[in-house]
Amino acid sequence: MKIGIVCYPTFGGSGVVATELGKALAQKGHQVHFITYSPPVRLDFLSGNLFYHEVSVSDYPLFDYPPYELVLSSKLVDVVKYEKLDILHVHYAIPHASAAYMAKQILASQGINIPFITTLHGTDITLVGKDPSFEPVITFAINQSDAVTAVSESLKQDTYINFPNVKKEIKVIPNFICLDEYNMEAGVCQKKMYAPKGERLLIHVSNFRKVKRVEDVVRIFEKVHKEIPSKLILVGDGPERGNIEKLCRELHICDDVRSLGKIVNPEQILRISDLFLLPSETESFGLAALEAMASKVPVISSNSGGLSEVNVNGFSGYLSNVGDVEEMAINAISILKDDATLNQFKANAYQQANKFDITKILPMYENLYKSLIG
Ligand code: GMT
Repeated sequence: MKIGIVCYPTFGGSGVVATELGKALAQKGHQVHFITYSPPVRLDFLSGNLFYHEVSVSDYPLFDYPPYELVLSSKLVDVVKYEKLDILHVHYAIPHASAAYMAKQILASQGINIPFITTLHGTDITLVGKDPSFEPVITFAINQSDAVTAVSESLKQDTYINFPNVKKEIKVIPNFICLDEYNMEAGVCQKKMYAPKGERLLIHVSNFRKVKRVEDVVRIFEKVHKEIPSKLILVGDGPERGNIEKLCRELHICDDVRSLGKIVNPEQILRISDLFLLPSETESFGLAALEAMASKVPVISSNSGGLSEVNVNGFSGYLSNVGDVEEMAINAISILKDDATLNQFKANAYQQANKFDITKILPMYENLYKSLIG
């Protein structure tokens, strides 16, 4: 099949999922065309089956807000027509679903039929999508999609609640990881670089937006640190980073917290870590938690959104109510207190991650494509 993928090319989970999906499809022999405004950060290998088409928005003084969605629609028309694509798969509803709808209509007027799938990822529905000014367009674009998928059952339900006029059937296809990529042996990253005295290594990976509650990460760590020799690694960057550095200073834990900024492939650092913290306000799935579990790292998370579909309480980690820093710290300590318990949780985390291996999820997308192409 010839598949066009539209996504945000950044470090966000939706872009990561879209890119990994495209890479896996290309490896299976499909031709995959990424249509984005810059090369996706995870597009880290070359293949004869992978193509990249840049959506470049020209700057014109009249435009205070350059019309990205229109440029994307035009680019989609162009790529579908000249590359003879069979299907378009857009990740994140805003504005990709409406851009795909527009392209589909233009192509239909020229006698070309192109089905498009919209995959809902989370904040397009739970945060951004709830802004009433987006509602009519998102509802329309979802209803007009040839198929709609959501990355968790929780997100599917949230969509029907937040968008009561959405009538389209939403199919749940969970996010995935490629377990093989997490089974590397030695790497350049050594645990003693960050935990020189054999301390436990706690880790958080996110885009440091308010929704991630990184402050809770630091407060949980402070409590754990009082009981167990430990260090905290922060991976990623975003608006909350400054506040977090301030909080670390106030709590006098700067020497035990290390910020690494954005990392393209976090597996190297995950595989030397002991515990992943994800206390988010809301999380449609929690891909970062799954990546941690694939690296044999148990997860302390909130129980919001789709996290309970990924992290199993008392098995791969623990889940608590949003903001219950006290309970999260107690649970973290109970996992880290001795090697036997920690090793059991590590093994469980890996076992749970196995359920989301790409070999199980990829056929779901392939079958969906086939059913629409006919
Ligand atoms: O978490 C973010 O803010 C990034 C966001 C995105 O769209 O890139 O992530 C969402 O999609 C991921 C991939 O499907 C999910 O794993 C995340 O849970 C979801 N984030 C939220 O719902 C907050």
